[in-house]
Amino acid sequence: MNNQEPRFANQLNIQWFPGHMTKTLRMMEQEIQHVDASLVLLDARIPLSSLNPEIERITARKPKLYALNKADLADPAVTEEWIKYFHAADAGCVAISAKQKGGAKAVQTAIEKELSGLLARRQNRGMGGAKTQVMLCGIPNVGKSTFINTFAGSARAKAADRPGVTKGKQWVSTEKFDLLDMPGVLWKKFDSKTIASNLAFIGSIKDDILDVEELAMNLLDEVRRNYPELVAQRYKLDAETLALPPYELMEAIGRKRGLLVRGGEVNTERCAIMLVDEFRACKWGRISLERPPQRDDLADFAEDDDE
Ligand SMILES: Nc1nc2c(ncn2[C@@H]2O[C@H](COP(=O)(O)OP(=O)(O)OP(=O)(O)O)[C@@H](O)[C@H]2O)c(=O)[nH]1
Ligand SMILES: [Mg+2]
Repeated sequence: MNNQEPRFANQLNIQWFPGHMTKTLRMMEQEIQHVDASLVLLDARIPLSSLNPEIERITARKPKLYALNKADLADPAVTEEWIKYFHAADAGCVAISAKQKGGAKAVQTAIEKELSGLLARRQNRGMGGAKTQVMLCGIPNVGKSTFINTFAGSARAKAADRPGVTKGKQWVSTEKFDLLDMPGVLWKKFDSKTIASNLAFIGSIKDDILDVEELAMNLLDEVRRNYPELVAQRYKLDAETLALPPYELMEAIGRKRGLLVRGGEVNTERCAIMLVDEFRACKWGRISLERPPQRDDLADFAEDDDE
C-alpha cells in the first residue's frame, strides 16, 4: 500500500513547522480554559486528514462541534457518509459552506444543542443574557475567518485564499456569541504520507515548500482513481490517455491546453500550476479525497501490519 503513496510528501520531513504555530498552540491552551465551547472546522474533502491531533488534545475537555466546511467543493454523497461517521462516534458534526449564510444558522443551532445544559443552567441563574464564547480552530486555510465573517454578517476578520492569513487571535461579537478567531495550525509529524499529500492538495500547506509538478501529478493520480470521468471530462481525455503514467498524463493535458515552450515541449510547471489551481477552484467538479474508514479497510490494515 505504501509504495503507491505520493513521493513528494517525503519532502515534508524538512523543517517546515513554523514557530508561529507553536505560539498559536500555546495561545489555544490558554484560551480554551475561558471559552464555553470550541468549533473545530475540518475540510469536508478530507475530514480525517484535517483533524489536527494537537487541536483534539487541546479541545478535549470542553463541549465541541465539528463543522465540515467547504462542503460545496466536496462530493455530497461522501459528505453524508462522513456526517453519519461522526454521529456514530457521538460527535456533534454539521456540513457547511462558510461563505453561505445557511451554514452559520446550522452551526448556531448545533452549538446551542451541544450547550443546551449550560444554557439552561445560565437561564436558571438569571444569566440568560450572557454571550456564549466559542473558540474557532482548524488547519490553515480551512475557512475559520470566512465563517466568522458570515456568522457576524460583516467582514470583520481578514480572510484570503492562502494558508497563514490570520496572524493573531481576534474576538468577534454577535448578539448571542463571542467568537474567537485563531490562526490555523498544523502539527509537527503527520502519521502518513497520505495525510501530508491531502493537506497539500487542498492548499493548507504553503505551496512554496512543495514541488508543484509532484503535487499536480500526485493529485491527478489520486483523483482519477475515484473520479476518472471528471478528469476525462475536464481535459477531454480518451480512456487510453487517462491511463498514462502521471507525468505523461500531465504532459498530454499541457499539450491539449497549448502550454508549450519553444521547440514544442510542454511547459510542465505551468501545466502543474494550472491543474492545482483548477482543482482547488472546483473546476474538475465536486471531489472528496477521503472516505470514512470501512470495516474492510481496517482488515486490510491489519494484514499489512502482519507482513
Ligand atoms: N468554496 C468555498 N470556499 C471557502 C469556504 N470557506 C472559506 N472559503 C475560502 O477559503 C479561503 C480561506 O479562508 P479563510 O477564512 O481565510 O481561512 P482561515 O481558516 O481563516 O485561514 P488561516 O487564517 O490562514 O488559518 C478563502 O479564499 C475563502 O473564501 C467555503 O465554504 N467554500
Ligand atoms: Mg483566518
